[in-house]
Amino acid sequence: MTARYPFLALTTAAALGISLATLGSTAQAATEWDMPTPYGDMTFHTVNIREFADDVREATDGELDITVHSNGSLIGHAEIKNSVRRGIVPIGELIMSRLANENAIFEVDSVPYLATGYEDAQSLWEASREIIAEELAAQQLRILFAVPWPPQGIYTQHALEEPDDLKNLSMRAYNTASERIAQLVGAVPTQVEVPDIPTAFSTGRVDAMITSPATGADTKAWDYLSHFNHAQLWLPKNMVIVSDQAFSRLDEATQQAVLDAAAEAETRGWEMSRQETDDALAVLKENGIEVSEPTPELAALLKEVGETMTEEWAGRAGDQGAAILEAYEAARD
Ligand code: PCA
Repeated sequence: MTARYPFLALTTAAALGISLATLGSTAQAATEWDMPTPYGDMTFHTVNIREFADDVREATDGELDITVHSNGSLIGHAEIKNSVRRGIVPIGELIMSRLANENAIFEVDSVPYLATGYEDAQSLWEASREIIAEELAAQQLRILFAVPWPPQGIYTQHALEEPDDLKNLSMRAYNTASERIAQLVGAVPTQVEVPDIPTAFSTGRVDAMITSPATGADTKAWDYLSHFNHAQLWLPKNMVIVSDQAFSRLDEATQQAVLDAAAEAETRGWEMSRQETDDALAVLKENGIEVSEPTPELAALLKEVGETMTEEWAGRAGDQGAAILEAYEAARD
């Protein structure tokens, strides 16, 4: 008998003439959690969180049963955080920088060129984890783990050599940083969720995008564009959050099982992400996408844009941002 159908338990018990006290003492009701993610089944993040759910199920003998709902099918990306906060779902995954409008520290992982490889991204995460966890805790949310996407680059439908090649393009964005970089290179940003990318290109709504080799491969970028510039701008992270309320309802052993599985999911996810960078770049090439590095002209433009965005971010992130940068510099030394 599951917790989702208490009514069934009562009627069955009544029909059988079993007292509620007996039922309460014998029935082992499993807890069922629905877990929305905006991303599709192909994405390594989704594979990773499904493994997390399996680990929890196994460690608790099925006492905590987490069902992952991929592709924004249960709750749209924009609503996931608030849905967890309001108790509509107990747990969910979203991209951390999506919360930049609440506090700029959530987009520290989307500042261009602050951390462009996995080691730096890891140091940056270690430097920012506590402050980010505290901000979420103030909203009765607990961050269980965070895993980066591969480095972000630029997809276009033509060779990208000169800074002017980006002018006036309609560029798909997924957070404020990808929006801002589009503006600063003279393109026009449009927010599009991953599942809607192929349609956005095929209908001409967008003609360029900033994302990872992973998302390009998952959405079969070769069907709608031809070039990927591996600019390695930043490594944005997904995070899995749970509400304090749902977490505190678990018994101690189950809480520990969740925390253990979360720690494993974080380690595994970072490894998967590294591997995915190479694998997805190979898939892009196999399917005819031309992969290149920025030309010196383009690199100069991106560097300048990166400096502007770093200043803007530091201004918005204030003392908390400065503390993160200081810890990050110390960790890198
Ligand atoms: N894929 C997600 C986030 C970053 C990435 O690589 C997206 O494009 O929305």
